[in-house]
Order: sequence, then structure tokens, then C-alpha cells
Amino acid sequence: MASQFKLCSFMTCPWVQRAAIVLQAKQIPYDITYIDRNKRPDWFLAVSPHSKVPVLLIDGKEALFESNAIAEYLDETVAPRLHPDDPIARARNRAWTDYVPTFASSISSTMYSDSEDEFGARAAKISGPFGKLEEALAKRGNAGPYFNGPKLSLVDAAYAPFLQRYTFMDRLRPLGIIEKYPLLAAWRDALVAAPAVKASTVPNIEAVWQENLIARGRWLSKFVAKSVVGAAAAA
Ligand SMILES: N[C@@H](CCC(=O)N[C@@H](CS)C(=O)NCC(=O)O)C(=O)O
Repeated sequence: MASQFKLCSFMTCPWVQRAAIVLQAKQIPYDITYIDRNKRPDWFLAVSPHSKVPVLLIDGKEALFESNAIAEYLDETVAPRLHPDDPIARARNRAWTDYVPTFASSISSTMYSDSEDEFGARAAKISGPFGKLEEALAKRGNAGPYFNGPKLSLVDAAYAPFLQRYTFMDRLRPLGIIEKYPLLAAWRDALVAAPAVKASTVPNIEAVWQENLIARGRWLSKFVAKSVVGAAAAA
């Protein structure tokens, strides 16, 4: 039987993953449909004003777009709440999710560099956002492992995909940045190990992510070991 919720995605989209983490954390059954980035179907274009994924289809009747709006909708409608009960804490959490696009773009722009020089220049800008998050983690008033303590939150769901992409990138071409931010590094470790994060992607996400770099002809793809090429397609 089809689920009430259907996520519409490209294979490696971190913004879709954010919504998938929320669905997983709440143990909500959902289907996921992958569309071709280069041939987006008309039904998708009709419900996605910016032609972007994710789109969340609800009962085949309603369509929501924008990962933050989807995460907030799911949190308002399906228990347990991932947002904190305290309005001040909730507002602070929302303030940090507002920062995700800036944080994400420092990582994505580095990942998609076209040359070594571009890669170096863009990677140098990652320290700014990493420093801000390190400070936020120092001030949060709990010992983790997640942003608000022991319970995964919408802040965790929002940052996890990008900290995971940073980690994939770091494994291909060590950046030596996150090591300077111990609280962020510990948060990253907790997030990538969280069951909801692990279940939010295809199991071979790192290989699929590497194949995507190759398909887009990005500079970083030259560090992908020959042995993994084709492994993603075969898995
Ligand atoms: N602000 C959007 C960003 C979503 C986004 O950028 N998705 C990418 C895929 S990861 C996309 O659909 N890009 C459009 C394109 O590739 O043309 C959100 O949070 O949902």
C-alpha cells in the first residue's frame, strides 16, 4: 500500500535528506521517488515553483516544497516533537536552521570546484561557518551528543547532510578544517552515526555521491579511486 507521504528527490540531494531524517526520526513510513534532474516531469514542475527538490506529496493531494517548511510541517503534525518545548530554545533552534543555507553553500561550493585553486579558495571560507557553529555548540548549555542534548532535533536534521558531505569530501581530499573545531567534530560524529541519518539515504550514499562528482566533471572527482567507479551503479 502506498504511504501517506511521498518525497520527491534527486539521488544525492542533501535538502531531501533533511526531510528524510525528520521522517525517519519520527518513524513515519514514506515512499521516495527519484526524478531525472535533466528531465523533470511536468507533474513535478507544476508543484515545485523553483523546480527544486524536495517536494513532499501528502495523500497524493497536497504538495509542499522547501525542506525547512516540510520539516516544520512534519514536526507540527506528527509526534514526537523534535523542536524543544521551550519557546526561547525553539526560537534559537530556528535561528540556527536559518543559517543552514550559508553553512551549506560553503561546503557545496567547495565540493563543486572546477580547479585546485578554486577548491583551495573556497575551502578557506569554510572556517567562518564552522567557527560560528563551534561557538553555538559551546553556548548551548548541554553536553550533546546532539544540538539540544540527547534528543535529535530539527537543527540536527538540517546540518547532518552537509556535515556528512564535508566528511565525504574530507576523505577524498583531507581539508584539515574540522579538526580545529572539536565540538563541531564531535557533533558531526554523532550525527553521521545517528540511526535516523543512516536510514535517510541510499545505503551506498558515499559511492553515489562520488559518482555524481564524476558525472558533473568536478575537480574533486579526480581523487575518486577507480575501484569505486561503477560500484554505485552496481549496488
Ligand atoms: N532551499 C531549498 C533548496 C533545495 C535545493 O537546492 N535542491 C537542489 C537539489 S539538492 C535542487 O533541486 N536544485 C535545482 C537544480 O538542480 O536545478 C530547500 O531547502 O528545499
